[in-house]
Amino acid sequence: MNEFLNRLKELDVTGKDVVTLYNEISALAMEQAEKRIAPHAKRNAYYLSIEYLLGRAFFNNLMELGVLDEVSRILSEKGVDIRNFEEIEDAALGNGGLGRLAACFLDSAAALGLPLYGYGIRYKYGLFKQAFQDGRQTEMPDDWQKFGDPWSLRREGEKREIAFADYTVTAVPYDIPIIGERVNVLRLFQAEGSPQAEKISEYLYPADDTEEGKLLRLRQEYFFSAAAIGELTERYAKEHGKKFDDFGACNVIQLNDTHPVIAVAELIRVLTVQYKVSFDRAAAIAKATFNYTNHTVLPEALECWREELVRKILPDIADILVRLQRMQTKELKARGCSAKEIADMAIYRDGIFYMANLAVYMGTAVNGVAALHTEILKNTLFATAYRIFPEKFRNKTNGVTKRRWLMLANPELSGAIDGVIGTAWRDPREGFGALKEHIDALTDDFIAVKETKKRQLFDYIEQKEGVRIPDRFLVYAQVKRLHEYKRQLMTAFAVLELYHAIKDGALSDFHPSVFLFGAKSAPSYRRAKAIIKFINDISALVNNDPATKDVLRVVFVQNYNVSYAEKIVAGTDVSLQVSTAGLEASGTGNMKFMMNGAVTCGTMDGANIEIVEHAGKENNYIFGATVEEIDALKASGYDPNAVLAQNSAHNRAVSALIDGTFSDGGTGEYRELYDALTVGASWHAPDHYFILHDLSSYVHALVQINRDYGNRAMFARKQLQNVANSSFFSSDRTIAEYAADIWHI
Ligand code: 26V
Repeated sequence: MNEFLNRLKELDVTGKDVVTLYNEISALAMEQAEKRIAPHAKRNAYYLSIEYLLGRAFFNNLMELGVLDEVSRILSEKGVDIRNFEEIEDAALGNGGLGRLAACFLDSAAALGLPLYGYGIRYKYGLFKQAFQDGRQTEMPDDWQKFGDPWSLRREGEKREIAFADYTVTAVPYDIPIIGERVNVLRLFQAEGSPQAEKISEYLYPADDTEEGKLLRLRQEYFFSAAAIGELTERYAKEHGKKFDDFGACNVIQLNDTHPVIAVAELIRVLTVQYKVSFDRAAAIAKATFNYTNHTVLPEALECWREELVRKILPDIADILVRLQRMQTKELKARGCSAKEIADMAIYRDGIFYMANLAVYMGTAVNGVAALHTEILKNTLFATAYRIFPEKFRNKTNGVTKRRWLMLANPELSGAIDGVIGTAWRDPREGFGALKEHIDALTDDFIAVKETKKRQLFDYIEQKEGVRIPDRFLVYAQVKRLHEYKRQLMTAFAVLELYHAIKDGALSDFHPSVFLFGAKSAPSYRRAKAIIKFINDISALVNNDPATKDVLRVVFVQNYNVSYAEKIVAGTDVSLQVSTAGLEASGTGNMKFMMNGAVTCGTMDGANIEIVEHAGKENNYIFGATVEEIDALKASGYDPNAVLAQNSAHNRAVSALIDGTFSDGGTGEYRELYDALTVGASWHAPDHYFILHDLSSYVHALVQINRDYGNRAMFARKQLQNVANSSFFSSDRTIAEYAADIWHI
């Protein structure tokens, strides 16, 4: 690295703008990283994912190369503030937790020295950029390459052709080094060759409400899956010959959700067509190679494809899928399964291919992403498969990389931890559980750090949103994809109730607080967009009311992304994780907040359950119905209108949707939100997500937190208990488990 630092010292910065400097310094660092890219191991693991949400590479890579502080010092001697590079925005080639998890996993594998390679798509445009106009979400294309792309290496010599029935496209690899103890590679494929080819890697999640959109989505999934399979089989044949007996011993593939599951059929196609392996052998090889992670139980998010669609562009794949169904039926019959059981597990039924069922049947291991989620997979979504193949199922509770989410996002807290337990905890194989013995010694420092991170966050928000949050406000935050099951709408009602109570003088001792929201809504998701507008309306009301503005603020930040998240998790006191029990597979934001010393105010859902197991129920705020209670409510007939009739505070808050308090500009969106709660919508029962059921315990929890915060030292100790017990939620732990139990690398 001395070479790099020497060249940096020689770098002439005069007259160069931030983008130029960014590219020049990144290129220098990239040379070092490239030299260190590790050769493949004997056995390697591959992660196939339609999303990677990497966040900013610059600071992270300099940190991983061990030169961040030195670079910062050298630049400042030249009169350049390293923070200027924050202007360079991050590439958002993902949408939410699924993509960010993939990025954390790659980071952890590199840190642990494990050979894990990522495969995905190099989208020209990432997730849209969001801005608000009159409180509504607007979307602009995210042209992330406009600053250049110094962290990718185009591998011209390794491109390959991907054939569809109607045309062929070229998959050109771009390698992004993932730096750690070992330097691995994330390989993203760009589609080239013709304008129609280029469409395939143009957008992340193109609208799929038309036939054409669905086809494009299928092409994307096949495109990168086939490019990956093409590489792996070609490399194997070169090194081991064409019999493929040991393919599964040399390669293990992790399917990140259902999007890349088509790779299973592609491997069989390549082996049978190109290498003349028999179908049964090829299927056996595939079974030894693939594993599947499920990330959601929402039926609308489980990939299934109409046969006619697949047949139109991938006829061989359609044939293989049908054949796999036959193979499975035969096996299940031999095992004595009933017609119902066979139908439950169908890969192909009534002209539809079910990719999750394919993944479960063909995968060696099937895992959920938190303990509760895995239980739900076993007892509900994949109950039949679990009865027949119990040995496949296992849990791998998610984690987040402490390097980005603690060391980089919060150097102040990291330094305070060093001061108490030394620096060994920074090693990927170590944790910081030793902090538990030093909570009291760290309390004052922690409070000071939190104040600092809050001020930094408020400065950033002021710069981005143009609103100043007064110092010493208690910070509650809910940042995540916008979806009804995550219940941002419930938080909106709770805030309105607090507002009403403060105005009525019923909450005179309320500690001044801000509610932060950050979320993007899918462009075509009408109700989610209405929720954004509703919260922005509440924000305008509350922030401008002289009677409340000194004690309550609401800020919905625009264009929430990884870089924003790094600031928000560090500056927050209370992490809001309030999904309907049973619906949030895990959550990973909850872990980032915990690591930075926020208490969780949440439901018994996803990884929240394990968070409170580790950090103690007494140090967190759990409310609302459990999965069992939700099931019982569904069985007994839940009536949200009865809740509204009995609770005037709830009724007042919910009525704000329709009583003229706010205007939806004549679109009828607010009426639709109201009706979804009281009458039902989209074939769902009224209040499908049990917002009104949980609202009252939610408001109580928020008020309790506010009271407890009055004793700052006591509250800080709760927060520190969360930090001290968060080592389990490091993705280093998660990846070590995948490596030991599933990948055997
Ligand atoms: C996608 C869609 C698309 C269609 C509309 C409804 C819908 C709902 C959810 C999804 C996302 C599915 C996959 C996903 O992102 N799951 C998230 O994975 C995280 C990492 O395991 C986990 O922490 C989150 O709980 C889970 O929601």
